[in-house]
Amino acid sequence: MDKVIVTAAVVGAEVTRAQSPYVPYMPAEIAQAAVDAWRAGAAVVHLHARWPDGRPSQEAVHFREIVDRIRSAGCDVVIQCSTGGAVGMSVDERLGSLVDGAEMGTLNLGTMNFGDEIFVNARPDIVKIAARLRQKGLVPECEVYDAGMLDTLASLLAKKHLSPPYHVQFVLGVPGGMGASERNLRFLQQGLPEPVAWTGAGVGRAQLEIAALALRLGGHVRVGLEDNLYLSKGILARGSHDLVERAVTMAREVGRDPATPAEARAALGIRGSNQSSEARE
Ligand code: KMH
Ligand code: ZN
Repeated sequence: MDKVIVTAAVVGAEVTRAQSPYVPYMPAEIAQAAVDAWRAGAAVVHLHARWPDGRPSQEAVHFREIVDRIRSAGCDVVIQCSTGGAVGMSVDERLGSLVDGAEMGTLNLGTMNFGDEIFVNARPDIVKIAARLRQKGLVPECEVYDAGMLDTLASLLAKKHLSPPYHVQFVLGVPGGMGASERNLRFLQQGLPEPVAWTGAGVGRAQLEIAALALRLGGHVRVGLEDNLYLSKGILARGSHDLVERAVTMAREVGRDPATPAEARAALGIRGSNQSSEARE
């Protein structure tokens, strides 16, 4: 696919308002951030939720409100809900995000150091989350932070815990995962067990570099405040839409137009959903 699927990760579980006043917390704020990102050219939004005080939430009630508000705004963006949640949450808690209206869910492919904490994804957990995604008819996005996770991907496919359609995202630059470098991104891309669409996501200041590389290597791009708060050194992004706008500009500069949500659905194998048919302005 020549077109680029831009995913906006608008809140995440880790960034706080102490770091940037633009981090959304309330469901209405998160939904607005998603709609703004869509208007800027995002075809997919990756959603987390928060409690009003900013603590990460995987509560269905929060995700339902976010999804409802996005759709009530006439926004047809592809909705991807995090099953990663935050470190320390149980798998059952993390699965609370898979509400009606979700079209994709993340599938984190291994346990790792995550900054100073441990992000636990034991193999039975991965199999359980994969089964829940399949049962709900959601397209998995496999989160790959390290090379061994590609072997886990191959094993899930071989054992039929996972089958197409699915999507892969390489997340580079998490302290504890692979660093954000061209060598690593190329290595991961070459290690995919079968041809599949993939996205590059760089954390922190690596967001720009990984986006540029992914665009060159034929991949898709994720940006947003979950991964990076800054538009440039010392300049905070006013929201994920700023970062989406820049990714769209970068894509056009290399001759790739942003995919619409409908085009992203076709490319990702998402069938039948309750998105609005209204087009982006
Ligand atoms: N918050 C991280 C520990 C996902 O959304 O699936 C996990 C994460 C991945 O953000
Ligand atoms: Zn996430």
